[in-house]
Amino acid sequence: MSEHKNVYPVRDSIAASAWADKDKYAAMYQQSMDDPESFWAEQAKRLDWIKAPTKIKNTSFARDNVDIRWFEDGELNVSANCLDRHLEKRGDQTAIIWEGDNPNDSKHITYRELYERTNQLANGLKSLGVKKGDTVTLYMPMIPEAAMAMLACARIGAVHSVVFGGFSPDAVAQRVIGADSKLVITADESVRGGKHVPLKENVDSALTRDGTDVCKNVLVVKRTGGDIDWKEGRDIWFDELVDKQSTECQAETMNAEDPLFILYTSGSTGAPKGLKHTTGGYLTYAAMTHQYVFDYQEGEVYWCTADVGWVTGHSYIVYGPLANGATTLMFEGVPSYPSHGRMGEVVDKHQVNILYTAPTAVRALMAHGDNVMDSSKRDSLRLLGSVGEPINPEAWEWFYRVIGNEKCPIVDTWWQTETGGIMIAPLPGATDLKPGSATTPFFGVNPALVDNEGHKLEGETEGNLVILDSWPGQARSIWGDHERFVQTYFSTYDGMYFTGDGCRRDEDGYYWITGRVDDVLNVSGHRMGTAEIESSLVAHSAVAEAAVVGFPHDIKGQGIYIYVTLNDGIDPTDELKKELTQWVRKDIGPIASPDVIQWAPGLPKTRSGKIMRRILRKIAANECDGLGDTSTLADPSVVDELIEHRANQ
Ligand code: 6R9
Repeated sequence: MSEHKNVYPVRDSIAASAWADKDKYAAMYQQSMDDPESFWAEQAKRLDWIKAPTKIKNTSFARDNVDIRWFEDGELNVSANCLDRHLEKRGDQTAIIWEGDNPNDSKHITYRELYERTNQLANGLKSLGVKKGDTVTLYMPMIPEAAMAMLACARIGAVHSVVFGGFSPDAVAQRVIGADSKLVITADESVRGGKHVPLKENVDSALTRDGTDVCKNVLVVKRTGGDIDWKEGRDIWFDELVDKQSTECQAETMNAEDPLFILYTSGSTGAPKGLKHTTGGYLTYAAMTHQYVFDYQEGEVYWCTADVGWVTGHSYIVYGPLANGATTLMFEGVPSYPSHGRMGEVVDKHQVNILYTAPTAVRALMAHGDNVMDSSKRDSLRLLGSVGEPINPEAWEWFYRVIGNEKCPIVDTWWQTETGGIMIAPLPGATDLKPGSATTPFFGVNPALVDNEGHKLEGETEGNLVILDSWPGQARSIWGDHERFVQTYFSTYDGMYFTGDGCRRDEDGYYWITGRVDDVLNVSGHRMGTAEIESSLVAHSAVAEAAVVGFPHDIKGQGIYIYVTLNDGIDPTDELKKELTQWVRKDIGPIASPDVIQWAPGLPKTRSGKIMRRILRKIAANECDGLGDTSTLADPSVVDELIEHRANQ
């Protein structure tokens, strides 16, 4: 990413009322490094504890003993922190503004209503036999019932595992099995951009797979009333179950280190991993980051455009904002429907003050020119945020100028499913902004850059981004596979958490994330392992071998470029390309749709048989002149062949 000259200093008007100005950030950051125990003991007080923690931090990143515990003798309940404690002061305040896919559909849900409905659902779950420690899989549209389901699980101590509604039946099945879920909560259909997605049908299909018979019930929200199959004894209508329950449900007492949720994400190898997040540290961190990074002020309307199927939706639609008593907007649709002006129109309609979105959404709008925002004024906006991938300076400037009317700071927030909350980001009242840089670390976050041998690099430099010590929001393990957790994150560099990202640090100590250094793609802000897509392809009877790489894409950030070697005797036709595209979409989900498929009679391999992805990435990016050393290849001629038949994008 190119260095950008512009600096946007902190605005006086923002600093005057912000939770932190420059001096406060510096002092608090220093304290969080010098004495994490007392820093986080103080921060934990933002939550209501049933039993306040006396043991604050007990963490080890040592390769032979990765063990992470925060507030380990504390007891609390997450849903009580997001609901009950707000009732007295803000029972009638809107907790969730729901904006439907159709611009005529919206509703406001107060904290009291959310509390009552969540309690009813919690009682309903109990009546189905769901107990503390059980897991529940959620496969839901962006409707308030999704937030209720998460909170109801938290209330009774069940562990939720949300599966993004765009994933396939296979992905649902894998996750039901992986988490041993006895219940799936879904809806008849979801509605996005005017199109209906058959969620219930996908669940029905998922639950025919071997091993899914652990799942005893499917709870179905009636969203559209569309036609669905019904399995008596297994399927239950959400409203029928919930309406008859009491609106009071005692919140379960949870230990701070009891699991709150599992969330699957892609890595460089193997099937997606279910990261395990726990209770006390996660909520402390989600709430604190939400308050400081978005400088959330009492009464403001806050909108995060993510889906609850991703970690951003967990921490910054549901848990962080609700723990802080905020008004959080939940949007069912897509930014381009019914027209590209929709995002701005939603901002005006609900007088949104803080808008947190993704670079891919900004670039998609930018492609339509400045007039695309003409249908809205966006005067209510005070702050903008970006997440999911590096934001290129051009998109940053456009976001600032056209969407934010040149008056809203942009917080570019770097973090991961694994980190639970924002790690590197500006604080609006404290940090001068540089377009394209996520700027400086949040309190308690100690980043470093290391070379490939793990040596720390000082000053202005570029390297692999690691975090040197634990922070409360961090994932504790991979569900059911702690060894894989250790291997994936703590074995590359002993004693350090390895993020998988490359990063540059400039002369002011600002961090500039350069993207993944492993085989993980980031397509429109969605993480995908190349290995996952490859294993899907080789499962097709026509395919002998496949290699997947990312290539630069104007809107998506990265596109998916696939090299396929066919089995002997199979014709490389356009029909087959279409079939393979459908195959991957069906197997993983539409977000994994290949952008380009190139037939590859052979793949460039080392003599030991390793595919040289570096070369495939260059060819995909059309940088065929800079292929570097190809002399170690077993058969260098395959490279010329691939270049000659390079697919048009
Ligand atoms: C929150 C989330 C994590 C990966 C991460 C990095 C990329 C996210 C970014 C960013 C540059 C930012 N990423 N935010 N890169 N600047 N502001 O996105 O979690 O889905 O787990 O993805 O996304 O590569 O490692 P997740």
